Amino acid sequence: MPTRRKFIASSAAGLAALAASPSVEALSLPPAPVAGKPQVISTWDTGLAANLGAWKVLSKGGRALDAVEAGVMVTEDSQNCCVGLGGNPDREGIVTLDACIMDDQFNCGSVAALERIKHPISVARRVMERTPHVMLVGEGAQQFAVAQGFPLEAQKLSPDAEKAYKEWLKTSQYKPVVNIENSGTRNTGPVGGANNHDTIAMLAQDVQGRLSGSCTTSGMGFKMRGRLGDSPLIGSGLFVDNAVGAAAATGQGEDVIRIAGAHTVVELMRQGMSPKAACKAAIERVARIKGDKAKDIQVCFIAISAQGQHGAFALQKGFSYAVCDAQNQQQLIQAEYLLK
Ligand code: SD4
Repeated sequence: MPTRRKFIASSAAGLAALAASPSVEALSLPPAPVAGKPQVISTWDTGLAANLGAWKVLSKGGRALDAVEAGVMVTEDSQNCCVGLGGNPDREGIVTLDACIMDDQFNCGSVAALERIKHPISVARRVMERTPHVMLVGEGAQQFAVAQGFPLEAQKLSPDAEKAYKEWLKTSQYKPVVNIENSGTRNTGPVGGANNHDTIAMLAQDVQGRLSGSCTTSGMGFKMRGRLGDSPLIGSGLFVDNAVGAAAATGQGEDVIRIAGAHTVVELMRQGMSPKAACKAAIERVARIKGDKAKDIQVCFIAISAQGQHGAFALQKGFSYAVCDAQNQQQLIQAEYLLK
């Protein structure tokens, strides 16, 4: 028995009807994934090193899911950037980590407010593969991680984070201010301040055309205890639909959540937009909602289509994303942005 979609697409009368009135059904016909062109993209300049970690897997014909885990682990390992246990703490001085992962089959896993575990992305993957759930938070997530054999690290700030926290304590100001992107140096300003983007989001496509994504963060520096952003939320920080494409976000999590950002980008691609056009349309939606306040935040999206195109768009100047594929090797691309 043919499905309605198959029937419309294969009957002459159906094709004529489609031409007369394009329906949502018609728009959602998935394009065929293109095999043989592995690639990985990720947010900010820390993405360059992370992409190499992913490329080691992809270049050997490995699975996109393994690549996006291995890739962001490089960043989680680094004490010099704001992702992972080296990241900035919350306003009580405790580092809490969020991460999520999604494969080409709608399998997904997530952890949030996880303390003292070095690789939250791998715990998120275990949630996906070894529990019937999608998300574990806080103490429960930590208990699960320990039960899975992840070592409990010391409760200790990295020297850079300690310095930044002490600096922040001088004013303890809790007020979003305009973003001045400056990745590579640590934010010592208030929430939303310079280089407060403490996240890496990564999307990969493997040689078999399978898409996967990952996202890991220490969240906003000096956040309220218990605050979660978009990064651990499937559909906000990350979404993958292998028939259409994958998208991920970085920036002010609250405003990504408001529009279910990554899912929105994928749905816009489903309607026929290119990855860049879809990211731009989602950013325009954020800007419309925020009105005059849009200038006080940064939001950025990256995306890959099932056909292997990639793109990105940001609200403000300064967002870069790293691309790695066999043709272009490694490159860092400055994304276009809305507020000029
Ligand atoms: C959050 N989206 O917690 C994250 C912050 C971020 O680079 O992207 N930092 O809201």
